[in-house]
Amino acid sequence: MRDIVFIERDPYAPIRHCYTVSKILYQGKSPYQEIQVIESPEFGRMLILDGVVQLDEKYEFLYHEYLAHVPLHAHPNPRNVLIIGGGDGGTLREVLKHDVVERAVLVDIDKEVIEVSKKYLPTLSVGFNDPRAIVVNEDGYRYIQDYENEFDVIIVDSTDPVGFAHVLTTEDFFRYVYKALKEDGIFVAQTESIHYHLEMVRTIQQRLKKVFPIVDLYTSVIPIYAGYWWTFSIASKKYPVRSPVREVKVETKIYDADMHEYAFLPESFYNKLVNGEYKY
Ligand code: AG3
Repeated sequence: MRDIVFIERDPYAPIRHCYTVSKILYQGKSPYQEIQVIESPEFGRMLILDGVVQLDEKYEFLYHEYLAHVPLHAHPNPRNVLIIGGGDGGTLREVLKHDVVERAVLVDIDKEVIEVSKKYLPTLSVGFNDPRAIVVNEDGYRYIQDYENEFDVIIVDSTDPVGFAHVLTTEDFFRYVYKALKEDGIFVAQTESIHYHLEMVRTIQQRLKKVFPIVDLYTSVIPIYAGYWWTFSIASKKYPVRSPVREVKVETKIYDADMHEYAFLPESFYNKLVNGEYKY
């Protein structure tokens, strides 16, 4: 018998990943995107949006732990957290591991991603049952404009910044984020890979630098995202971000105080990357 395979349709990467499928668990179309959940013998269940794999059960911690725990440990008292996107719940699950978090608002434009995750991705969507979680189905770009001095940490857990997620990397958006953060707030966003999306990483970093006094970049290697060497752009109003300022008490697979520091690039290479000296 021939294998059934899923071939990824990634708009940016010059490579196509292809996965053996043991089962198709869900296929549907929301007003915003095509949603699929497949089961793969190697990676477990996988969430696919508009043909691009967003996560797999086996390696998702490499993304969600870094996205949530780096900003939350760089902040001394992150009580009020906003997640934009993240409808699968993975980032919310990690954020809620912090006892200091009193409220985590998740704003995802697509309600159907949340419903699908609750049904087919229980290990990711656990956080939706936590009383501290507040779910809003709105456009994050719109939502944030109504807030001022409100959040300690804001996290963007979006799809690739093409299509409707594109607005989440504009300078306008970063200015709204700045305003919505408290005077010592921290912002972080997933910002694609160094290898295949270098220009995008650079542009986002430069835009953030126009708005925030402290801007940096950290990375994690994610085997299912084309480009692998994945970046997270972090911006802070007051605190340096390269080391945790609180004891790491959360239970994780990879994140700890040493990995926090190790995730940041040496300053010399970081500068070359952002100023354009490093290229392919
Ligand atoms: N969102 C980012 C997925 C990026 C994948 N991109 C790609 N392979 N080109 C993940 C959402 C998980 N909560």
